[in-house]
Amino acid sequence: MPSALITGITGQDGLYLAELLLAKGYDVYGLIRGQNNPKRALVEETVPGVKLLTGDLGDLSSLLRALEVAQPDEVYNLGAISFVAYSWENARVTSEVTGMGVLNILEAVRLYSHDDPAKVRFYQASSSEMFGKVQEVPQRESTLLWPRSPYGVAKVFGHYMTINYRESYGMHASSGILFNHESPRRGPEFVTRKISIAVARIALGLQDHVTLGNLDAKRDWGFAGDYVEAMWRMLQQPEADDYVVATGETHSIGELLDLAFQAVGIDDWSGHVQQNPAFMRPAEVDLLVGDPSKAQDVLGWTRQVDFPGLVKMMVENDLEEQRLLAGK
Ligand code: NAP
Ligand code: G4F
Repeated sequence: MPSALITGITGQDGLYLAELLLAKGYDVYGLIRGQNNPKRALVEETVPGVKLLTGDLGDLSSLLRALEVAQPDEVYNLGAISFVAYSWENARVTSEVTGMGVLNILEAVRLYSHDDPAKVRFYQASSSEMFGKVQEVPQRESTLLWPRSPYGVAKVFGHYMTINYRESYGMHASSGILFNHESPRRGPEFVTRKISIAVARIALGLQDHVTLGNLDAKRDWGFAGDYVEAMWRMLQQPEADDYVVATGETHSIGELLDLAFQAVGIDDWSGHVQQNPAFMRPAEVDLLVGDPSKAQDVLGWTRQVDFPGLVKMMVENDLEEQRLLAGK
C-alpha cells in the first residue's frame, strides 16, 4: 500500500486530496498544527481514514518526525497561509509559512531520503498568483513571474526552491501552478464562497446585501475536486516537472455574481451588492487565465466541472447549509 503525507490537511484541497488518495488505497497521513486545532473534528469526520500527525511548516524537526512516522512514498505540500489580502497585513508570517515553510519541508524530505534522493515524490502547491502583473495571456509554465502580493512573492520563493531541489539533489519534486479552484469547502474569506454564502442568505431572507471590493478582476476558476486529480497525476510521472492547471477560461466577479444570483432566481443583483474600498487590495491581479495544454497532453488531465456548474454547486450547498443553520 503506498503511503502519502499531506500538509494542509484541514484546508479545502487537503480534504479533497485525502479522499482521492484513500479511494486509491493509499495509507494517508495528514499534518495538523496547533495544540487544539479547531478543524481537527472536521478532518476526522470528513476523511476518517486519515492519520493525523502534529507538526508545523515552521518547525523542521516536527516535519522530520512526521516523515519518520508516515514513511511516505509521496509528500503533498499544501500547507500555506493562502489568503492574498491577509498577506499585506501579515507579510512576515506569510513569508515564513508560505515561503520558508517550503524550504523546511524540502529540506526535511532531503534529509529523510539521504540514501536515495528520489525515494519520496514531492508536490509543491504553487499558484497563478505568481503571474501577478501578467506578462503574457494566457499564462503558461514559461511565462515570466511578476508577483503582486507578499503571498505571491512567497509562492515564487517556494516554486523556485522546489525546482532548485530537483536540479541540485535529483529529487522527484514537481510544482503545480494551480489557478483559482473553489468548492463548497472553500474558506468563506475567498470571493466565490463569500458570494455563495451571501446569495443563499439573501434568498432565505437572512440578509439584504453583500459588500465586496473590486468587481472587475478576472479569474480562471475551476473545481477543487478536479484539481487534486492533477496533483496526483504529476507524482505518477517518471520525471518530475512543473505544470499549469487551469480551465483556460476567465470570468469577472460581475459574471460570478450573475450566475450566483441566477441560481436563486434573482436576475438583477444591483440592489444586493455594495462596494467598500476596505476590500480593495494595495495591488491587484487584474486578469488570470491559464493555458492547461501541458497538463492535458502529458498528464491526460481535463476538468470535469465548468464555471456555471461550479457556481450552482456552491450556491446550492450554501442554501442547504444556511437553511439548516437558521432552522428553516
Ligand atoms: P486553505 O484552505 O487555506 O488551506 C491551507 C492549509 O494550510 C490549512 O490546512 C492550514 O492549516 C495549513 N497551514 C497554515 N499554516 C500552516 C503552518 N504553519 N504549518 C502547517 N500547515 C499550515 O488552502 P487551499 O485552498 O486548500 O490551498 C492549498 C494550497 O494550494 C495552499 O498552499 C494554497 O496557497 C495553494 N493554492 C491554492 C489555490 C486555490 O485556488 N485554492 C490556487 C493555487 C495555489 P490550519 O487549518 O491549521 O490553518
Ligand atoms: O477569492 P480571492 O480572495 O482569491 P485570490 O486573491 O485570487 O487568491 C486565491 O487564488 C490564488 C490563485 O490565483 C491562490 F494562490 C490563493 O491562495 C487564493 O486561493 O479573490 C479573487 C478576486 C481578487 O481580485 C479580489 O480583489 O476577487 C476580488 N474581490 C473583490 N471583492 C474580493 C472581494 N476578494 C475577496 N476575498 N473578498 C472580497 O470582498
